[in-house]
Amino acid sequence: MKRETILVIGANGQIGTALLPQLQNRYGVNNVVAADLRKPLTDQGLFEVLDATKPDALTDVIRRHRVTQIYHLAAILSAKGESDPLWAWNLNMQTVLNVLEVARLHNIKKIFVPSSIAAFGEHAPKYDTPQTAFLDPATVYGISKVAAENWSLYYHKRYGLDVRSLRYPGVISYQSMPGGGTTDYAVAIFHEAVQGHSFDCFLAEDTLLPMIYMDDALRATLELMEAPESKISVRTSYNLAGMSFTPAELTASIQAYFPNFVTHYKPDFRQGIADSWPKTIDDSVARTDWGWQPAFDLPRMTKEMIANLTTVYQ
Ligand code: NAD
Ligand code: AKB
Repeated sequence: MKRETILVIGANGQIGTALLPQLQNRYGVNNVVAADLRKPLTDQGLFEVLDATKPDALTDVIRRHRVTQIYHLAAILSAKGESDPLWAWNLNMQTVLNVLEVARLHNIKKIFVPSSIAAFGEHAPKYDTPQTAFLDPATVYGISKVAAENWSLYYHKRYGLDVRSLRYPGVISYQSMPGGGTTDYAVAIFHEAVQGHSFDCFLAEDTLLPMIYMDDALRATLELMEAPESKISVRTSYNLAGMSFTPAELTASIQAYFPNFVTHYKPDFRQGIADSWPKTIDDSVARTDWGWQPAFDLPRMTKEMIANLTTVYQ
């Protein structure tokens, strides 16, 4: 088999932190290059300080390491993006366009550019949101995701670039804290619960949102990236579902382990973002094309999160 060298941009983030060890296991530690704005606190293998808004710096890393695949994870997420919309737009778009263009110029074999449920807005059905629903997102983050999906399709059709993508739901993990999204509450709640604290939730108790456990999100990513090209019919981004739950349902699930755990509901501006998103996702195209099947439901995810975070806080 020909040797692959994988570049992960935005590797210090929530998904990169968990994805990196899996890529290192698959391809070898010396064939995975992590890149981000700053060095991580702990050494995790090959690392490059990289600002992906700078095409020359990106080109330099790709040339020096003879990169063959790119996972582009750098982005400003939904809630953080609303604090400075033009900054978020510029960063999200410049990095995606640099990755696509540099990948084209350097014959990169495969590129992963994730999208989000944030691509959907007011005119998409809220339940079982279909793959081809209308996309009129309410946040600058969502607008940048829709644009990135269309640019990915364009680079595939015009230049034959093998760009692949998933519309991740809110990703729940114990490995690191999320980076400024609307679904972050579903991670923060576990950290408070295992420490014996109550939790102030920034969403209302009945806010139903699509979520996915990190193990499922990573398996979906690797299954998509390893699927034969003939199986990939969607070049914008695949709908992906794990589970859907409300803050009240998540609280009840945690109370099975910590009966005295309490959540106080204090909705803020993120409620409006959550209300603009789907509640459940139809991911049947991913299931049909490359066999996607989630493994984690709410009880299983809760059990794993509490077991792993209990070890962290011991
Ligand atoms: P994150 O915010 O945790 O991490 C993003 C990383 O990108 C950070 O480490 C940051 O330092 C880095 N970064 C920012 N600007 C950069 C630049 N100019 N150059 C290089 N690195 C830069 O994000 P995440 O949760 O890991 O998400 C990864 C991808 O998945 C993003 O595209 C995000 O939109 C998408 N996504 C995530 C979720 C989720 O719930 N985590 C859901 C849907 C989609
Ligand atoms: C966010 O809440 O912004 C992210 C996402 C669903 O894209 N977690």
